[in-house]
Amino acid sequence: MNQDIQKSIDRLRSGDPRALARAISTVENRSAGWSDLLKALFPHTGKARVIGLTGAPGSGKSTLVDRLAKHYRKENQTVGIIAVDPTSPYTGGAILGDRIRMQDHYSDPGIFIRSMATRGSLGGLARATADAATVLDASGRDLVMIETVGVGQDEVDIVRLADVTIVILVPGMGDDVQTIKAGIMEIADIFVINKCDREGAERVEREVRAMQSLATRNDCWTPPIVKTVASEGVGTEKLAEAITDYEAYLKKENLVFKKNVENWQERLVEMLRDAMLEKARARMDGGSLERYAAEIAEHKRDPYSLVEEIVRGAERN
Ligand SMILES: Nc1nc2c(ncn2[C@@H]2O[C@H](COP(=O)(O)OP(=O)(O)O)[C@@H](O)[C@H]2O)c(=O)[nH]1
Ligand SMILES: [Mg+2]
Repeated sequence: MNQDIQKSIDRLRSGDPRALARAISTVENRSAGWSDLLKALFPHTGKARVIGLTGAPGSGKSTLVDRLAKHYRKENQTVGIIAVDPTSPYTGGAILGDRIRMQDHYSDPGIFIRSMATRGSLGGLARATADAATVLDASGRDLVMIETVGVGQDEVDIVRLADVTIVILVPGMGDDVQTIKAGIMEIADIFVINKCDREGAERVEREVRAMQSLATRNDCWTPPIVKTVASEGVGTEKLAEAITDYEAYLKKENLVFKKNVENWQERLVEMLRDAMLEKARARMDGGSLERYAAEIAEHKRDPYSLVEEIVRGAERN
């Protein structure tokens, strides 16, 4: 193995936050050596508990993540946080709100926070987030939390690969429970109703219960509903308990491996799609996609033969 990579892995695994930040940048930006780094890190992965948290903007995800992180730190567990929020204004790659919390945690090297910059397609973002989680896992963090805005299917893909997925709802969303249901409700292993200091928590709970009565999950787990007031730290312990309960259930039912296989199946498809697309793109110079599109629009060429041609070419490479 390349000596530079070995050195950075040693530093990474010693818990050095700067080495961690550098390694995440390398895989995020696909800078030189990114794939060798990931290959070398892979044997060290699979130990962290990966927790995904999703919910509407402003539902209290960051506040909750912050509370959970502090809870786990009290148990002497090390924490890595990845915040993916395309709706938040980014400043130099960091979410404004989260930057304050970053400083808050700065004195504690046991908490590492990273915001993922949104660039390119969301598919690319899902890939970058998964790779960042891999680096955090390999670095020896006990827990990795991924915060993402639950707005659409692409975003859902990001948290779906977590071991435990938490969906955060808030009172006063009215019919929103129904509208986000399609993509998000079914991926929840645990529901949180945050902002329970506000009116209407019971109504949200009733709606979730009603929805749950309509569908059963493959793993037969009924996602619990945990009520929190994240800004006051109310319900953090209960949530941590619910996470542990679900993990214990997966173990008891021998579902850990099965879930892992399912996740890898999804991720492999994504990785293959990315790699194939990259190969196809590499075959076309910058202007050709636009040129092809124009030719198709003018009916000078059919898109079906073109795609076949490009795919055949990509295979030859
Ligand atoms: N009233 C109330 N406000 C909360 C609660 N949890 C978070 N907040 C506030 O809601 C706002 C958005 O929280 P944030 O964690 O940034 O939400 P995110 O966009 O989902 O990450 C902040 O001003 C928080 O202080 C809660 O339980 N009750
Ligand atoms: Mg946030």
